[in-house]
Amino acid sequence: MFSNASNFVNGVDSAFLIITGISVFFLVALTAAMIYFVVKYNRKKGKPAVQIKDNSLLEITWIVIPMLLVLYMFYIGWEGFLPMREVPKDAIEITAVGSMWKYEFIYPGNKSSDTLMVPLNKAVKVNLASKDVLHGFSVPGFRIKEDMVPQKNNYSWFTAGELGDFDVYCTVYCGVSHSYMNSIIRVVTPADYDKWLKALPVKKADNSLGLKVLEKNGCIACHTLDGTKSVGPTFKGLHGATIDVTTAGANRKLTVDDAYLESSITDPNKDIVTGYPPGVMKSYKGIIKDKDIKLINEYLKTLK
Ligand code: HEC
Ligand SMILES: [Cu+2]
Repeated sequence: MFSNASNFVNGVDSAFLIITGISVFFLVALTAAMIYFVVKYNRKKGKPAVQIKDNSLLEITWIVIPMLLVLYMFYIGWEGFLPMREVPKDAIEITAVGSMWKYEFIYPGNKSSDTLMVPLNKAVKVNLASKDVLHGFSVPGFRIKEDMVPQKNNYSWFTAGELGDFDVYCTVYCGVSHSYMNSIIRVVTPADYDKWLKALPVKKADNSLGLKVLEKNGCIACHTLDGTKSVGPTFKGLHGATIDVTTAGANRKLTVDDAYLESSITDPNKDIVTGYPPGVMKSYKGIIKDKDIKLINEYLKTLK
């Protein structure tokens, strides 16, 4: 409780303590009053019950006091929450990308790492993105927690005030290995941060655009990228491979090149891969642009 780990810790902790305090006070007070009344007003022989009607002062008291308390609890929560959405202008921007089941942190200059390195005492804005499903970005030590929503730009920010490692958890159930989706925020001195960032290699040119086309068009539902057989043949090692196909009823061998890949996508039933049924894959002619077919080809070449 209470630390300088981030600029939000003290505000969140005091709101938490105050609300817990109020709750505990009422739990004890109400339970004690209840027990006292049960003993004092239990049914006694030969004593007629007394009916009590209206007591305006009492009623106003028990409406006004709890209302003020509840409004106060709302206020301290609100007051603590607002600054979390107001990022200082000079904040460093880092993007956190969640995917099943890991985090990737992307720094200025297109560098990336799987732990989030941040400098001490500097405001850091973390843009939150998701590649697939809903994920969470929760840093209990910093008292921050935000969702990473696909197709939406969310963010979080903090200023770390203590050196050390802090856990990051995915707090949204995102599939089988959800419980393994965690990472670390490592707070280092600004000098160490600069040195580390400088040494971090720039991310390789993005050849995964083709992968996006495959994902967007649902090809991955029938074709795997890792060598396993699925409804259709795997894409791994396909480019340049020699395969058996049936063309117009006749078996033949061919070497997979760009032209074959293109005709497999636009006219999949022309050459049927031996061992697979015809008619399962529909033609993507006119659905996938030539430009995107090129991207697919470029990507498949990298799948050795
Ligand atoms: C409904 C399942 C299904 C979907 C979806 C599907 N395919 Fe296929 N695909 C197959 C099957 C089955 C074969 C093997 C039979 C054949 O050659 O037509 C095949 C064959 C292929 C081949 C030839 C593979 C080889 O080993 O020679 C390529 C390339 C290919 N598909 C690309 C794609 C692309 C790109 C997409 C997405 C735009 C896609 N497929 C979507 C089922 C599918
Ligand atoms: Cu997740």
